[in-house]
Amino acid sequence: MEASLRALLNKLENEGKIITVEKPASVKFEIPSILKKLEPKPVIFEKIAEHPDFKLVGNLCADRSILAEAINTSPQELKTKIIQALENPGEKKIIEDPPCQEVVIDEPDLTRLPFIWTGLRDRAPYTTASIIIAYDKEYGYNASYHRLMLLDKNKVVPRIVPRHLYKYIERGCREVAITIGNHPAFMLAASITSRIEVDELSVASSLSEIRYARTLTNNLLVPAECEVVLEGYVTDEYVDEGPFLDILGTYDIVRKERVIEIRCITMRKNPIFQYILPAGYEHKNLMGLPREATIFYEVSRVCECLDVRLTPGSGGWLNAIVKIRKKNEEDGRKAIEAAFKGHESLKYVVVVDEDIDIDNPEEVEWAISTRTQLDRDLIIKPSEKGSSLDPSADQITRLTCKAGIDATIPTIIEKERFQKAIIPKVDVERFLKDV
Ligand SMILES: [Mn+2]
Repeated sequence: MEASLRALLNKLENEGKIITVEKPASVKFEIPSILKKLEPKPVIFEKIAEHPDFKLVGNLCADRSILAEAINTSPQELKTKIIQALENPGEKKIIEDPPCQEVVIDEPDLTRLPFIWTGLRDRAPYTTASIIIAYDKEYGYNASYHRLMLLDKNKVVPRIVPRHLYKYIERGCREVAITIGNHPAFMLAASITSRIEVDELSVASSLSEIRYARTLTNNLLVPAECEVVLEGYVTDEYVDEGPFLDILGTYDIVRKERVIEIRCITMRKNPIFQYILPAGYEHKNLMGLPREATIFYEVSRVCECLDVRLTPGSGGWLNAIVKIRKKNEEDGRKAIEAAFKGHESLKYVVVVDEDIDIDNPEEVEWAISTRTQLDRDLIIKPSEKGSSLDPSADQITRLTCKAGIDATIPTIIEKERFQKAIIPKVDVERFLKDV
């Protein structure tokens, strides 16, 4: 069966895994605030105060187990599934008369769509679950996430970092289709930055049964079962974009960005809009998971990598914990270098042994405190290219200082000294109950 957001929402509802908000919630701070409070549970807003024609879903992929279930895998296997999909892209099935074109609006009025006010200092209302699709004759299709600032009835302003879409536009690809309201397979595929010639639409088809259809005005492929499509083109007009609340929970700086003019909106009947809470778990999962996969891939080339986590405290973006099965003294250092290769924005990385739970910050700190001597185990890399989002770095040149800590047990010292002391377990209940 084909994979669509609607089918998934029905399934989650039947399984009691989604919270339904019946009372009208406002696009001004109320929807983000409710989503924040209810994380990581998916939430469906049945009524939006200002936009009675739309429902809205949020936190859809905030819980990794729901994301994994949506693409028929387990949370542990997500990284492998992503790598496999990149290596074996699926075939794009194309259909006629798709659900996403049940309603066609030739004179767009974007102010009627539920753009959201998230942070107090946001310049304008934004949509965050927007995926821009473009086509280049040589590179093929590209699909990537770009937040959109509402500018006018037919104008939005995307934030386009210098990655694939940026290059497509420089090469003259100006026609775009923006899709909102997607199945997690397409969401995940659009979150991956791999080689420029990788077709994210085919990657999505490999992750699940995503079908495609042609847009009405510019002949681009879009997910046939998505909720809303904005068809338009990228202009040479630049305006101030931001400030906007980003993944680190801070405000991204104001930049000049291109305006996109929308000439046609298509959607399903009774459309379900989608919103990704900035700096929320869903945002961190979507940005972080593909990078965990590439870090895992690179570290696996130099030693035995067991797991990788981009930590929630670093926005699921800047800092990583890498778990390895250490065999040689150099493995820890090699893993550090490989991790930086796997994720350009990575700032700090800690490498730990297999007995450490990488989802438990206290255990990671324990490994750092009991297993390292920083004159030996710290690698500092000044003046490297890092994240444009880090307020402590130069956000224009992206120059930053990176560091890695090898918190694995040194092979030259007897291992027993470093092992967790074990207190034998007893049945505590037996001592608490009155017998
Ligand atoms: Mn791409």
